[in-house]
Amino acid sequence: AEPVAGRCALITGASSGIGQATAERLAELGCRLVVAARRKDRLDALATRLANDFGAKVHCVALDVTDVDAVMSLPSALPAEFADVSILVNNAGGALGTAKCTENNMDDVATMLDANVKGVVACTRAFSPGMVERGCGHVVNISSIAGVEWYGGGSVYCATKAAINAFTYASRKDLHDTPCKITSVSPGFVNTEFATVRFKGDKGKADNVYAGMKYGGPLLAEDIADNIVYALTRPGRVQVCDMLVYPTCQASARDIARE
Ligand code: 8X3
Repeated sequence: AEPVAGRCALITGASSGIGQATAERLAELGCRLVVAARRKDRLDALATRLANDFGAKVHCVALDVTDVDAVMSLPSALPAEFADVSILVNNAGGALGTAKCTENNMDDVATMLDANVKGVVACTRAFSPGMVERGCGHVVNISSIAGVEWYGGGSVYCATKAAINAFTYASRKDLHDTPCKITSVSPGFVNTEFATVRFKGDKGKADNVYAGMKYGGPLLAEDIADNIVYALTRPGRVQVCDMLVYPTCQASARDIARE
């Protein structure tokens, strides 16, 4: 494995779930971290913890990835110690609602398109030039099984993740004549705030998503962080393109073995 120690990693959506778990793993491995999310108080608490536990250097940024101006001005706004971002984990995003295409809430549609697609494109636009210039870079996009399995009630969420898959594959063609890599990680059910956000705080509905899942239950955020670390620590010649990861009891977005 190639060490990531000493590299600077920027993680969006780092205040919870997969983003936070990835920040923890990369701090443990000796990265300098830029953690970005809308919830700055959570980032501050995370940064304190990572400094105490691992002696990590962490810079917190209150960022909404849908704010393109804020994203585009971020590289030059970072303190010098964090200016050489060579790992970008595009994790911010999510699903809102389970409406049919006949009933889509257009505010939810706009939010999903803005965060899941425009946000990833903007962060990649902002940070990939520096990676190419410095000859060192890896972009990891968090996609979903929803990017390859398009289920009813998820038309727009699925469309955003299919878009991210296309963006990742096309971007690889733009980058293949550079040392920079791009990877997508596509998880099935992961027990994070994902379902609570999708169901707009309805804990009962959210808990139902993961209820009774057999053989160890849903994936945990740390499982996906582990996959991300795997992709990031391959030798320079190895580019992991795409990782599709299910819980053991899951075979599609709708095939889930439950007690
Ligand atoms: C999360 C997985 O199946 O809820 O991206 O879309 S699913």
